[in-house]
Amino acid sequence: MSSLVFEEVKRVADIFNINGNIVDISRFGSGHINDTFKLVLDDEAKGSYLLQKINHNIFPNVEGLMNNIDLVTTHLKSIFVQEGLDANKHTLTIIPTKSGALYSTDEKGNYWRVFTLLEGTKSYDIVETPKQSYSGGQAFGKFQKQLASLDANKLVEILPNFHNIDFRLSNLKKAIAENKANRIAEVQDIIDFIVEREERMRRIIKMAQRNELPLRITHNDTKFNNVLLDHEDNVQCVIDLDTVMPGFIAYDFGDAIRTIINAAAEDEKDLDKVVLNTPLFKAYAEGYLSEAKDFLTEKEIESLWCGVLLLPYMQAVRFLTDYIDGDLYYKIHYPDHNLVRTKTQIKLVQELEYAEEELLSILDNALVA
Ligand code: GN1
Ligand code: MG
Repeated sequence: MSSLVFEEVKRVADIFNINGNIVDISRFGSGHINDTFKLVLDDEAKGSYLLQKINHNIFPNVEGLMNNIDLVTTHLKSIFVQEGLDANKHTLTIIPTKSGALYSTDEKGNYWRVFTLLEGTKSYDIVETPKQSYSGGQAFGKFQKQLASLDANKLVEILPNFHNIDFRLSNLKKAIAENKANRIAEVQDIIDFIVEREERMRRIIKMAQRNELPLRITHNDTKFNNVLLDHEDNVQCVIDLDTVMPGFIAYDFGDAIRTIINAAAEDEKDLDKVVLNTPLFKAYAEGYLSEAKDFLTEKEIESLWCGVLLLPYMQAVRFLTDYIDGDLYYKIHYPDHNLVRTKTQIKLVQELEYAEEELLSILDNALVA
């Protein structure tokens, strides 16, 4: 990091109520949206912090977003305390500014916030063992269960229609019609694949329209790397709470499976490597249902599989839309990064379709495990 960036970040960090002198700053994590920096203090015993520049183009209502996170973490902490656990180890902790605000702005109009860094934890972009996968399932199942006692009306719907497939498909169609970056010709076969499946992918919204699915508070970004595990791969903490808002549980289940079941990275170029790791699916389903089975309705259980097919499909629609638009939303690291990401998700949908029967029976067995 250049000394200029160091000085800029340090100046922002000094606005927050950090208990010590910052001696090192480095980039942190693999998120596609916000910029994250790790702040190291002169005294190791005081721990480290994460400073984030919130992507204000994507999250216009930072006030609402930070209030949501404050409400959710306060609620979760009170439950962990009742359980006799160290709440600060199991939830994110917001560090306010020296004047007590949840975030700060700078002269360039950027929005910043600070969390404590949970030491000794790990996150995985690719899941390696059934134990990790089981823990991830427990983490998100418990997260949904704990938030069932928080009044959903208190939360702002921070990104409306986030997992609404009709909304995502209409954005894709708009992008196709505009063809801003002149990239349509090369992606026509992918567009055809998507269009062929449109109706099938509307099963969750149709169930919702029939009032068959309760609206709950969900995480909405349950990529596996949004769970921190401890050194023995037990659950420690669910992170990235930017999109916590009312939603359907199948979206969280499907988004987690999307990242767990893929034996390769989200941007793997060699599609032969994008194959299903079925034991990890079984482990996640068992971990998730061990926490969630008791509060889910029959219809919600029925919707889980629809979520598994829908989320990689929707992610393909989103990556493809951004590729066609000329890469305006997701951070990219090379020119056709969004196209590579799209193809990976399409391959995943194909693999899931082939394995449907086998995976459904694993899911059934996990319910009675
Ligand atoms: C984005 O925060 P991050 O980079 O993990 C995106 C998710 C996508 C994900 C795909 C607000 O998440 O919805 O599933 O990339 N977040 C937002 O990797 O759009
Ligand atoms: Mg996120």
